[in-house]
Amino acid sequence: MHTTVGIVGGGPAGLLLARLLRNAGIDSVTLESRDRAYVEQRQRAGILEQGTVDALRAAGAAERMDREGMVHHGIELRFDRGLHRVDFPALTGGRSVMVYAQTEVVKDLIALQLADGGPLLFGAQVRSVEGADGDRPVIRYVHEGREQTLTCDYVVGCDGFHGVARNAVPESVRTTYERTYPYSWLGILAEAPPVYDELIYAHSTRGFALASMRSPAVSRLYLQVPNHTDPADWPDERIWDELDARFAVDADPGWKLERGPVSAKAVLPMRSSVTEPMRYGRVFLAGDAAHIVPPTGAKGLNLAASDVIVLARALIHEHNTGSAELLDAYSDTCLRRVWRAEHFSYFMTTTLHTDPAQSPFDTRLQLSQLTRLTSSAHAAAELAENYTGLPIG
Ligand code: RFL
Ligand code: PHB
Repeated sequence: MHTTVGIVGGGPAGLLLARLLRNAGIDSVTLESRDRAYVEQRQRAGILEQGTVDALRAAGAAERMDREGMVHHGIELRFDRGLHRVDFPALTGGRSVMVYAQTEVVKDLIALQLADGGPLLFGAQVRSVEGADGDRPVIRYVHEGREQTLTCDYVVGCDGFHGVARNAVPESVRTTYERTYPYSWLGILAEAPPVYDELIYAHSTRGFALASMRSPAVSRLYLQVPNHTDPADWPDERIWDELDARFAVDADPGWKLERGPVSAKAVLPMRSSVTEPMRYGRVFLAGDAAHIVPPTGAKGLNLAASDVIVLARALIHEHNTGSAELLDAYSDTCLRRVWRAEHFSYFMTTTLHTDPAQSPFDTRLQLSQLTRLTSSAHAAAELAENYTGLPIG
């Protein structure tokens, strides 16, 4: 089998790329190792930047998002027993974010691709990508128990942090920059209405907590926990009690989360990582395959989207004009935005979490930074611009 663009991985990056190419009349094949139900249920991100929302609309993939998604105009920061709102439109000239779960974005893109797009194969496990520096790179994969090959004009590795496409870039060319963090998140999904209509990020002496949501009836909540925590050590009541304790502030004395049945519970480690370059010959890397961020800045899904927006534009330009100019610029164009988001994610993470080794001096620095963010319009605008998303490309 041959295709113009072979896409490894059917997560948000691979699926959005397939849609953008299909809309421009460029054929592609997407190979996804998992089954459809697994990909559609995997609990992950919840916040779409303005640029991601605009791109889904332009791609014709926003009909349900515009009906069911919730536009948020700010977030609340709780620290030092006080609360402060960051007003996004006022600080950014009108920008905001959309709360619409990654699971839903993925469901919408899969339905569209299966209805009228290029082939999207589930249960197709890619083993290797070969010949990146030649004219016809090859994807080797196993589907329905048979080894198969797909030859391509271009291959795009959208296979996430544990994918194999990255190995197509020789080790002598590739550099990975990484950082790990001394804490993880315990995340739950609960059938309980969110108690507040915006997200709440809390710094507390007991550690970080985040209140997010999936719908007016479903809450998504996170607690900072030590690395290697066993979720079994956290019965539901312990989680609710700890969340209430971390969100408690003097300014809101009667405040309590509404409790409900917990339908998912998992511990997520945190890591920052960037692999450079994001292109070698005819192989391109996009999304988590090239970089990951700790989730505190809500950037991972949005970076995956912005990479493939830049890449689709470059592939379409090459297809229409024969010029590889934008493809040649792909890695540098993406990495500028990636490093900004890496810094923002690191900043949000280290400002809001309690490092087990941190001194009282470090805590005073965090509180001073948080006070600055909520008392200076310049500092708040810096947060708001990064959170709602910087320009793509
Ligand atoms: P994905 O989603 O990991 O998709 C990669 C796909 O490739 C498949 N695959 C293979 N297929 C074929 N052959 C192989 N050899 C393969 N190896 C892997 C996988 O099965 C999978 O389907 O990467 P992609 O598309 O780059 O998307 C990235 C995002 O999923 C990720 O960055 C975000 O979820 C990160 N993230 C968040 N991002 C945000 O922008 N906003 C948020 O609010 C946010 N919250 C989060 C998050 C991530 C979290 N976790 C679980 C790490 C919250 C959490 C809890
Ligand atoms: C989520 O809703 O899952 C979510 C929201 C904001 C974050 C991280 C995760 O920073």
